[in-house]
Amino acid sequence: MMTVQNPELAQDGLAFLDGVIRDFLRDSPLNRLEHFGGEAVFTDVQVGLARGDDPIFQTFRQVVHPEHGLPTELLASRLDALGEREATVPGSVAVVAYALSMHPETVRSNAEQTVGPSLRWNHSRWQGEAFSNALLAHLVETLEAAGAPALAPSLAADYRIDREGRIASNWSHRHAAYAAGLGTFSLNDGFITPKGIAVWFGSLVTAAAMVPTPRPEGGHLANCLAASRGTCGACMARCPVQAISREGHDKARCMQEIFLGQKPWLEGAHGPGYIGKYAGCGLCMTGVPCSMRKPG
Ligand code: B12
Repeated sequence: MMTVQNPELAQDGLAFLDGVIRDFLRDSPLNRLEHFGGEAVFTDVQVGLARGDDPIFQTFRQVVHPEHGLPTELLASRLDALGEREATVPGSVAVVAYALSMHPETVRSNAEQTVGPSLRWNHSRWQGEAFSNALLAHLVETLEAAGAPALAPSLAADYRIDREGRIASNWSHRHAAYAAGLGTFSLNDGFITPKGIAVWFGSLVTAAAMVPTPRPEGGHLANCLAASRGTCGACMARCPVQAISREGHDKARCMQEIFLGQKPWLEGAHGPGYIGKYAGCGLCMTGVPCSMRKPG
């Protein structure tokens, strides 16, 4: 039977994971923006932990997707694959979530834009996703080498994103981040951490008992001044297609603009060198008070 052998992981899972992620941020070539002087895509990380058997994961089947993954079930499938099913004991499953901060210069360059993303945001969005996927695989490998079976649901074969009807995935990194105490949602649906909304998320499940991170007081919208106090609302004016109002975020309209409206950026009409399947936008996450801190 696999048991956690690494003393640092056994003693303080949060510190262990924070260290592994910071080393990867420093060392991975994927965290370098080749066309922007080799600067980092991400400059910082925040890590949070939740218990895998926290009942909040059941509620995500209502508020996210009817087939949203349950950490204990997901891990059971990994343990089966390893022939380690008997290793699961209640309370020994943890969900790890992280938020990677975009480079301040990337945030600044996007804040100057009004129609579509800056070239630097576009590169950071796509290279950032590649980096985060590599980081998830590295974390799974590191945890398993330390004796803790692990699985990254967004890298699994059955991960899916529904874009018809209800737009949602069957594993939401931001909901995992909420469960793991990293912050709250906002009027524009983005997720505001103590270090702001201009962040990229990742999350995974592992068989290790870890102390959960407390969630912020005040519910799932507390960090957003517009959603919790009826003030601010700066992100509404930032949206190039008015997809954000006091009523919230129109995902279909947002998606239409991101996938189709901003195509000219990809086709080079506004300058050469854009990358990826779509431009990336992120205007509602830059040029706003919550870009790089929790406002209020
Ligand atoms: C599908 C998708 C989209 C869709 C829909 C976005 C959406 N808001 O759901 C479209 C194409 C529009 C989109 C656009 C963008 N996306 Co996108 N997208 C995703 C994806 C793949 C799945 C999101 C999902 O499942 N949503 C599910 C629905 C249910 O979420 P929701 O409606 O926002 O959740 C609400 C309810 O749950 C409600 N609620 C009601 N009751 C309760 C009770 C409780 C307890 C809780 C917790 C919540 C709750 O509150 C929430 C907020 O209103 C994730 C990656 C992932 N797997 O997580 C990235 C992700 C959400 N995208 C991201 C980004 C960066 C973007 C863009 C900026 C484009 C870009 N990549 O540059 C824009 C920004 C749009 C925006 N303002 O949200 C980031 C978010 C970063 C952040 N700080 O929040 C993610 C997490 C990718 C990542 N790995 O970091 N995206």
